[in-house]
Amino acid sequence: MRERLEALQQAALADLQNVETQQQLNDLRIQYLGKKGELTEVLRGMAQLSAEERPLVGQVTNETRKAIEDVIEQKQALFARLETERRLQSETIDVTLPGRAVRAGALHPLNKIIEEVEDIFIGMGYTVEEGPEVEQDHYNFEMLNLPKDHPARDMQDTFYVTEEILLRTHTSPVQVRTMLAKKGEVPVKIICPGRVYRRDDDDATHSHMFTQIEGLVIDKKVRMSDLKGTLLQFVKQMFGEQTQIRLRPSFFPFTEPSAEVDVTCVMCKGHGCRVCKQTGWLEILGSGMVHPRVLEMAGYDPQEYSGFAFGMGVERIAMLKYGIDDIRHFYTGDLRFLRQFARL
Ligand code: 2NM
Repeated sequence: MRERLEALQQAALADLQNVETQQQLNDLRIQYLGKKGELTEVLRGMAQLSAEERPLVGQVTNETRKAIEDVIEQKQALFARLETERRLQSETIDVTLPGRAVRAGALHPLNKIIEEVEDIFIGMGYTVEEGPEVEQDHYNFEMLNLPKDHPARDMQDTFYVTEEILLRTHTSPVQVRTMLAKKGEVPVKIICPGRVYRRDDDDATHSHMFTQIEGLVIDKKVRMSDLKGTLLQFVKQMFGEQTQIRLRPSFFPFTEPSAEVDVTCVMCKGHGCRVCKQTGWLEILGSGMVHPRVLEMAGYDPQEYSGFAFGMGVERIAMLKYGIDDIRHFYTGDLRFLRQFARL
């Protein structure tokens, strides 16, 4: 018995010396110590032993088991250590590697201009209002003194969805909606930025969809000089302190009187150049005193209240400010174009 146990121990220890994998170690544990293992097999022989021999053989058996278990445990610890080392090696993070750059997006040049204009007018006490691009004929035309038979209301120039629904041709309907919502309350001091649509053949300076900002002020005793002072203040902040304005008589159905507003040429500062066709002036705004009929329809008594309004094309201002030669650059999404405004 004792010899068999010793032989078993020798064999087990020899086998354990050569294990290289966790799997082999598990197999050997089962082979020697498992329920159907070799040590159990040897123990079966205990039945034939005498009562005196049994405790002795039992003790040797325990020693054998202990010796094998100890070596298995050592191997187990070794494998655990090797595994930890392997993982430390393979999972090491090189904290000195440069990071992957995150490319920040940028505001579209049109939205930059809109934000600049908004900031200037917010500084003068205005709020910003927006409204639907798909609009009712009623708000886009009727309420702006453009009845169905009006010559300035050319069917050819408007995208109609139905007889009564269209794509707005200006942001004025937002101003009409705001006036109606205020139910005759003053002051009204708003600017309305947004996309507008006109049937036009696209070229370097025309687009069937473009961006407008319109402004509206209504209060008691609002005069033409308030319009002039407001626009002068605006262009000085927008284009520089030296900028001047010049008003020329014009016509809009929704204002009376109406005026085109010229600004000192941003390129040549008024000296005359190719951009201003040697005049020293650039036309960038339309404006006027709100027509009494428009005030009346929107719920403001024209005997008591007056107002001025103005409108500008955002693309035109961006093109002048950044020297862009083709309006289509704004809509094609070409990153080579857009990235140039990332840090401007
Ligand atoms: C312009 C030129 C002149 C204008 C008028 C109104 C309203 F709603 F008050 F009648 N909004 N915008 C207006 C006046 C717009 O854009 C060239």
